[in-house]
Amino acid sequence: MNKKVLITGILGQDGANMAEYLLNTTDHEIYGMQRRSGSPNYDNIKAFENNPRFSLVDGDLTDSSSINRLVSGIEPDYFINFGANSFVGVSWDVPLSVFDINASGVIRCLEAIKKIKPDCRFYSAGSSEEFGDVDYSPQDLKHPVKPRSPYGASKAAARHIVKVYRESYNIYAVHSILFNHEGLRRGEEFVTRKITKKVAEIKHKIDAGEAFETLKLGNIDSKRDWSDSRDFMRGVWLMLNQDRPKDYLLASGEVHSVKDFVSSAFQNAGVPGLWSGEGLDAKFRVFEKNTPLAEVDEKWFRPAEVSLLHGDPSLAQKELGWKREISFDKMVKDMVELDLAIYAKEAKKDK
Ligand code: NAP
Ligand code: G4F
Repeated sequence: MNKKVLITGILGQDGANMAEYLLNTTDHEIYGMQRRSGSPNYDNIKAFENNPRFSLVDGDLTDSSSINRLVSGIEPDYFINFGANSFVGVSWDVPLSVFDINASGVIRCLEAIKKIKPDCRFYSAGSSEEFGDVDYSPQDLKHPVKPRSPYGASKAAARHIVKVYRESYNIYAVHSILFNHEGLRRGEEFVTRKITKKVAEIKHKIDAGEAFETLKLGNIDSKRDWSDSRDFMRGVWLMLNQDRPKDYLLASGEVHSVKDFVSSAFQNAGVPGLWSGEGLDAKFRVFEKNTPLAEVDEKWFRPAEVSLLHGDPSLAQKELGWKREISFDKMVKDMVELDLAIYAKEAKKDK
C-alpha cells in the first residue's frame, strides 16, 4: 500500500537522496519540505521534481505552526527529519540558531506527531559529532556523549529528546548516529566537496596551461569515517521499518585523513602528487618546487577539533542486514568525475 512520507531538508544532500531512493523503490507519496529562502537552489531535486508522486511543501523547523500545518494536512505515515544547520564549522558563530533548528526543531516535529498523528514513524538524523573527543575506536552506540562543537551538542540533545518521546508517548521515534557521508549532492562547504570542486578547477587550468589558485585547507590530519550518502538512505529506511523502534549507527568502519582524500582526488583527476612538510608547512605538489596544489591555511581551523571519527557499524549489519556497497575509492572517483564535468560545462558556457 502506498504511504505518505514527509522529508525535511529536501534541498540538501540526504533529503534529496532519500526522496529519490523512495521514489525508485516504493509507491509512496513523497512530500519534501523546503524552508523560505531568497535564492533557493533546486539542483539536488532536478532529477525527480516532476515525478507525480513528489510534492514540494513549505515549512521551517523553527516554526511549530508550519510543522503542525504539514502534519495535519498531509497526515504522514513517516516523518524523516534531515533538515538541520549541518555545518559544524559555522556552529560556533550561530549556536542559538543551531540549537533552535537541530534540537528544538526535533521537539517541534515530535510534538506535532504526538498531538496530530501519533502512529507516524519519526526519524532523527544524529551525528558522530556527538562523540567528539573520542575515548576509544571504533565508536559504537555505547560511546559516551562528548561533543566538541555547538553542532555536536545540539545533536546530542536531539538524541535524548527522541528517547524521551519514544518512552513517554510510545511513539515510533529513532535517532541514528550517522558518520560522515558524502556524494554527488554534497554541499560545497564540506571538505570533500570543497576538495573535488577545486581539484576539477586546477586540473582544467593545468591542462589549459593557465595559472591556478592553490587549494587551502584547515586541519588536514583530521581523520573521518567517510561513506556514500546513497548507502545510508537504505539503512535509514530499514531503521524506520522494524517491529520496534531502536537507534542504530551507520558507518563504513574505515578511516581516512583529509590528506588521503586530497591525494585520492588529485590522483583520480590524473594529477598525482605527494605531500611533504608537516603542520602549517605541509604542501601537496606534483614535483618539488612546483606551485603547491594544496596547502594549509589557519583560516580554516576550528575553535575545537574532532581529530578522529571511526564507526563500528556491526549492530546495523547484524540486526538490519544493512551493508555499505560504495567504497571510499568509488565515492571519491564519482565526485571528482562529476566536478570535472560540471567545470567543463561551466567553462564552455563562459566562452
Ligand atoms: P545538508 O545538505 O546541509 O541539508 C540540510 C538541509 O536542512 C538544507 O537543505 C537546509 O535548507 C535545511 N534546513 C536548514 N535549516 C532549516 C530549517 N530551519 N527548517 C527546515 N529546513 C532547514 O545536510 P545533509 O548532509 O543532507 O544532512 C542531513 C541530516 O543528517 C542533517 O540533520 C545533518 O545534521 C545530519 N548528518 C549528516 C551527516 C553527513 O555527513 N552528511 C552526518 C551525520 C548527520 P537550506 O537549503 O535552505 O539551507
Ligand atoms: O567536511 P567537514 O566540514 O565535516 P565534519 O565537520 O566532519 O561534519 C560532517 O560530518 C558530521 C558527522 O561526523 C555531520 F554530523 C555534519 O553535519 C557534517 O556533515 O570537515 C571534516 C574535517 C574536519 O576535521 C575539518 O576540520 O575536515 C577538516 N577540514 C580541513 N580543512 C575542513 C577543511 N573542513 C572544511 N569544511 N573545510 C576545510 O577547508
